[in-house]
Amino acid sequence: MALDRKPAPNDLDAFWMPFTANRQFKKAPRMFVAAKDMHYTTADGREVLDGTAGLWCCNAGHCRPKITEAIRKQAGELDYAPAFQMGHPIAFELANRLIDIAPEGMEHVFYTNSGSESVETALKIAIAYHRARGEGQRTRLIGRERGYHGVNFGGISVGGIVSNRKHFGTLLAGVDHLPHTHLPDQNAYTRGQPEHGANLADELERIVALHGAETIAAVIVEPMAGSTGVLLPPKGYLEKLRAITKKRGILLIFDEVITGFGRLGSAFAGQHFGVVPDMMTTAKGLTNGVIPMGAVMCSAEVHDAFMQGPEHMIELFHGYTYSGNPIASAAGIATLDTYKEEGLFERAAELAPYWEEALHSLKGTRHVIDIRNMGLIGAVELAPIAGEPTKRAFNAFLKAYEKGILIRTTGDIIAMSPPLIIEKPQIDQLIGTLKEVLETLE
Ligand code: PXG
Repeated sequence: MALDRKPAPNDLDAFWMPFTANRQFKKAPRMFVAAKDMHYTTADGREVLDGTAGLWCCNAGHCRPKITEAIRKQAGELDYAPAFQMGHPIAFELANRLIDIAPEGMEHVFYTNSGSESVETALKIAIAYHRARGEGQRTRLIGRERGYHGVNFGGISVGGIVSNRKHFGTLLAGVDHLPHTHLPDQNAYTRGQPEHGANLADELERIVALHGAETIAAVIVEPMAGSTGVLLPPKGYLEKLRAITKKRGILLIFDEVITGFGRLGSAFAGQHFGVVPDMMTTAKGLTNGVIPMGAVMCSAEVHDAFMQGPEHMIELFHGYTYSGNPIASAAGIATLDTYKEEGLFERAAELAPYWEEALHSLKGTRHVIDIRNMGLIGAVELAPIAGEPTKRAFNAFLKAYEKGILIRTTGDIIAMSPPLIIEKPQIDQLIGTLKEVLETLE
């Protein structure tokens, strides 16, 4: 029989936390109660340096005045407007602002509320696009091993992180995967893009031969795989994917949820690598992580394929109650203003060599077996404890938090992605503290 128990004040039991070791957390909670610029404040009053921009999203740092003010103002002016068959000006303004900074060729914006929803949206648009053009048999989706495309069914189907997939049944049918591009034997300790592995893009030709190009709707990849532990595209790899997809009439989707908004020193990875996809998924840095919002951007060709039939008819049967929400749109505009006024994308590019140098100074530190970097992203891979994968990195995370730095771990990989406002002494603090942590870790 269920106990008739009312939660006590500060009872942690009710909230089932996402992607969290709930039992461990609730025994020794780690709570943030405030944030400003590069720092969080913990419930016990300590300052913690944010080495991860929250979850790769607070690219401009925390509680930035322009963004906070825009949200306040919008909440008092137009809190909500119906997203279907009605509009409000700022959602249109933000779309134009996004197209301004997007790679040449991206011309339309579809709003969502998260990276996961952006992925579902892009996959659905891809399939519906081919159907609208009379190629309704193009329904297959190709992802990549170790890819992360959020947690909804489409995203985990094209995704390639085993633990995110294996608990959840049969997933979407008609999905295949490219091999991942992680070649530690050949590419360990590479700075920036690795030399080896462009040929892995040719596997797409093998998949095409297996299924027939005429059955494939889209290929989706992260231009740089973040969540799986920072796997960089080998030199020439993305160019090859672009060439093959183009030749075969397959749409190429870049999942830029992490790489978007300055992380690599350009607005988007598309510009950084000089490869433009047919669609891009974004979220996170779009509103500096402050209000949930995502956006899918696509080419005129994709969009225009839908603009046919009677004009009173809905062209795409898809959308969310909160697509282009006024407060999220206001936060988005203020975020783009902040990035621009403070030159944060350029700042990330300028800081990248210093970041690279600091990160690679960890070579030779206890447990470290590989280091990878690009823009303001870095990964330090640790040798796992025999028989206990992920534990060493998780212990490093706990110890780092005690010592005043926030890092992320995935498997036995430590990933860092600080806000783009980080100062050089703060990079030194982050890397110096991590070194101490690793040297004293079992
Ligand atoms: N695509 C990519 C490439 C992502 O990195 C998503 C989609 C899903 O976004 P939402 O907003 O639905 O969470 C992501 C999210 C980490 C970490 O520590 C990464 C993400 C989220 C949380 C933690 O690596 N990526």
